[in-house]
Amino acid sequence: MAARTVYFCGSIRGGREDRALYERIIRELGRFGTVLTEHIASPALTARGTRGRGEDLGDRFIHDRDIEWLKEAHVVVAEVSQPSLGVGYELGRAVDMNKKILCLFRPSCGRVLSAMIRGADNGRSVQVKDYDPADIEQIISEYFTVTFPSL
Ligand code: 6IA
Repeated sequence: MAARTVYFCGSIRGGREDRALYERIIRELGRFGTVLTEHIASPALTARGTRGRGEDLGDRFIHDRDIEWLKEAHVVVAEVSQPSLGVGYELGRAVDMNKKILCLFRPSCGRVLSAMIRGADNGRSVQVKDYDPADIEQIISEYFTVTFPSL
């Protein structure tokens, strides 16, 4: 069987306040597969652009490449506490591709999650979990070992 691939979604232009948390999530996801989108946690990626290197890829390129990665992914994991148009769009596309999707929401952020994300939970292929940052590693590990051990 091909190695498991994971597409992680997290806010970029929506705001980078949760970047350190994305880093922890990506590290944990890496125990269960290849994360196609490790750059989401990069400190060089800011809401306004890339710092330093001048490595500007162009929005069409980013969009098309991300959609190809999304198609390849066995599972999509999204941190949805920081509202992001890009993450919402990726999730909509992923639902349409019948992907297994895990959305992670932190109630302590003080926001209320969009009904279009919360309401997409079907208890099986699409799941939305409220979590406390202290438990993130355990929630991810349970998803891959208990909820979908076959993934
Ligand atoms: O609307 P947002 O920017 O918050 O959307 C974030 C989501 O879109 C992430 O889950 C990514 O998968 C995808 N995405 C958005 N921008 C990029 C990007 N570079 N590189 C890769 N994936 C992206 C943006 C660079 C730019 C800030 C100069």
